[in-house]
Amino acid sequence: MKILTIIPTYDEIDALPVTVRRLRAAVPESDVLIVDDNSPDGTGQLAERMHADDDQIHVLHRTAKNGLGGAYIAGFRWGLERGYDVLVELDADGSHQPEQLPELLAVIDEAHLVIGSRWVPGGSVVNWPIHREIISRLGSLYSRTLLGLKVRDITAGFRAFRAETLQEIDFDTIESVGYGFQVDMTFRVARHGRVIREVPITFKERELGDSKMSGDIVLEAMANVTKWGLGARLAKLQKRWGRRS
Ligand SMILES: Nc1nc2c(ncn2[C@@H]2O[C@H](COP(=O)(O)OP(=O)(O)OP(=O)(O)O)[C@@H](O)[C@H]2O)c(=O)[nH]1
Ligand SMILES: [Mg+2]
Repeated sequence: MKILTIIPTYDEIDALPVTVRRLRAAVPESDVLIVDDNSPDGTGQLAERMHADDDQIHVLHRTAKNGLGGAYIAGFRWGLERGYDVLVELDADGSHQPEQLPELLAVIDEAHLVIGSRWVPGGSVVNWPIHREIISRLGSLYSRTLLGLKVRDITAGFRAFRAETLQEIDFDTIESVGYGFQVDMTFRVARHGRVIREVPITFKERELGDSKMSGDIVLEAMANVTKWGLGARLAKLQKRWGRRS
C-alpha cells in the first residue's frame, strides 16, 4: 500500500518540522507532500531543505495563499498522478497527532474515507477555547442535518482517502476553500454511496504559529451547506414530481 500524507502550509515554519519529524517516526512508510502557498515566513524554503535531506519528503509550491481546499486538491492531483493508494490529510500545526494515523490506516480496507473524529465516543479536544468547540459542534450538527449525513465530525481535517474515492470526484467543481472544503468532500463521498468510517482522535489546539481560521471561513461553509442541502432536497422533489407527471 503506497501512502502519501499531504500537509498544507501557510506560515508554519516552527510547527512544520516538528509535525513532519513525528509523522516520519510514526508512519515511516508514508511519503510526505508539503503544499506551501508561498509563505512569507520561509516555510517553502524550509520544506525544500527537508526534501534535500529525505527523499520521502516532497514539496509543491503554489504562488499565493489560495486556501486549504485548493492546496489539498493540488496535493491529491499530484498523488493520484504518481499512483498512491491512500492519500492522507494532515494539518501542519500539531492539532492532528501523527501517532494516531496508524489507527486511521488500520480501517482503510473497510472504508473509502476514514475521518479522525473529535465528536465520536473516545474522541476529544485538548486546550480548545469553548467558543471554538461550540462553533465546530454546531457546524457539524447543522451540516449533518441539512445534508442528511450520519458523520459526526464533518469539518474534520485529519482524514485518509482511498485513491479510488478521490478518482470519482470532479475537483473542478469544488469551490469552497476553508471548512466548507471538508464538508463538500464528505458530502460527495456519501453521495457516491461510499463507506465513511470515523475513528476517535485527540485533537490539540496548536501550540506554535498562528491560526488561519476566520469568520469568513465559517460563513462560507454555512452558506455553502445551506445551498447544497436545499439543492439536494429540491432535486429529490423534482424527481418525484417528474415521476408523477
Ligand atoms: N497551502 C495552504 N495551507 C493553508 C492555507 N490556510 C491554512 N493552511 C494550512 O492548513 C492547516 C490548517 O490551518 P489552521 O490555521 O490550523 O486552521 P484551523 O486548523 O482550521 O484553525 P485552528 O484551529 O485555529 O488551528 C495548517 O497546516 C495551515 O498552515 C492556505 O491558504 N494554503
Ligand atoms: Mg489548526
